[in-house]
Amino acid sequence: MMNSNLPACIQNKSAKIAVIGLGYVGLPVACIFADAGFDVLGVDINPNRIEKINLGQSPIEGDEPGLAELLATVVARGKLRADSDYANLAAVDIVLVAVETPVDENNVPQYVALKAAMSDLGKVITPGTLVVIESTIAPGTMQSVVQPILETESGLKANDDFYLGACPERVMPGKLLANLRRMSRVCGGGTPETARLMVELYRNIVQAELDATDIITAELVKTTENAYRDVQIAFANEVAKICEINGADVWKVRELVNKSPGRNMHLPGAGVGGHCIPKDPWLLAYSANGRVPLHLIPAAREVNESMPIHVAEMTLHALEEANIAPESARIAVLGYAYLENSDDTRHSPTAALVDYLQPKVADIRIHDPWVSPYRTDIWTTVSECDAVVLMVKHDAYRKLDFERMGKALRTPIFVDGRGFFAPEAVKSAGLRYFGVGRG
Ligand code: SAJ
Repeated sequence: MMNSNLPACIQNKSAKIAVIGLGYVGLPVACIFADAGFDVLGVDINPNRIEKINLGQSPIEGDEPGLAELLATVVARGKLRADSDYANLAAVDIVLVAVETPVDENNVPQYVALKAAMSDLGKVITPGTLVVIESTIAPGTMQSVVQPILETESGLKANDDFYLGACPERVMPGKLLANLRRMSRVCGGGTPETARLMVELYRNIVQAELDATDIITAELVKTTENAYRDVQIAFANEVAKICEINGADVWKVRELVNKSPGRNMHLPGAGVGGHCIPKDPWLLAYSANGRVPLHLIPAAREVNESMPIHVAEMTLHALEEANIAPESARIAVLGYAYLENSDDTRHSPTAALVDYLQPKVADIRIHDPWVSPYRTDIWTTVSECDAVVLMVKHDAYRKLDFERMGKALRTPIFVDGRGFFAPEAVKSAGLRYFGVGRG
């Protein structure tokens, strides 16, 4: 049993908390613990982000209900400040880690940020500190990467001199604060005592179930739940392609399939983006370590990565049908973020579509109401184009004026990559309609 008064400090909120990595995960976490009454120190390597946060301004530009206000409030109250100097961490009791954990072109986890953060933290950590990894990591990474670095750098022993656990995040852009408050969490502790301590800590911000368990289970649960989503989306995308060649409508098929018990067919579409779903299945696969032959997980990745190309080919086919030579065609693309109403462009399906089409057509113009280089006037973007391709279901596109679009276009072609519009609404305005999952 660790000799520490940390349980009491969590109880009376005198525990000092640090959050390393102030991105889409770390920043809302820092704000919500500060709002709960804890003194929070945010740590990040990006000086602009630090400066903005200390001015009470949110560096996240997407539509994030409540985040900018909460940040301004807790900074003004002196409950949250940001810094890049790790020396300050010697004085904190709890360290939450939310740095990025990408994979490389061979789908191998790259823990550059995580290793650097653990190495710097290890140099200053004091006995009795609780370290919690919120980043999504391959199962086994706590044991093979995080713990050894912390122990080597600090000379302390995990579970004896300091607490170590994993509590994978479950947030998504557009719902950061809501997800943090309302989504259940898995508290994987290096010991049952640590898991209980983590439950006590997260009880301060989470109004949902908190499941105490061990570290490997927590690592597996997170990577599995995202791999599950990826496999379900891939299945829907494969069915969409089957519906196209059978002249059917996948959205109708899905509606009726989901009426049968136990079915929850996901949404087919123009691709799977973001920092989580395209990557986390590979983290799970990595932990199979070649000892388990994998079929479903890699296949699902392949199907979902094929969707932006599928939409690009659908667009080229539409041009051909309209006797428009692709090399002279101008294409307008609506949406660059990976998710509706977000400014997050990580692993954007539109980037893959543009890369594929660029060498084949004369010009591509991109519009996105949330992503700064593409925040242009939509009618200037589509004017004199030969096709409009919808890639993201931003609310800003919900009421598109197809009559006006028909007049603005050189060739009236509309490709719906997300099943966002009823084909009739597009066709009745005189446009040629093409859509994922609709033959
Ligand atoms: N997508 C589809 N069809 C669907 C659902 C999504 O094509 O049925 C596409 C979206 O357009 C997007 C991508 O997949 O490009 C990812 O969308 P998402 O809704 O999964 O959003 P993320 O990646 O921000 O959030 C996911 C969520 N995970 C699960 O729902 C299991 C979120 O709860 C996690 O917190 C987040 O990953 C994460 O951080 O891991």
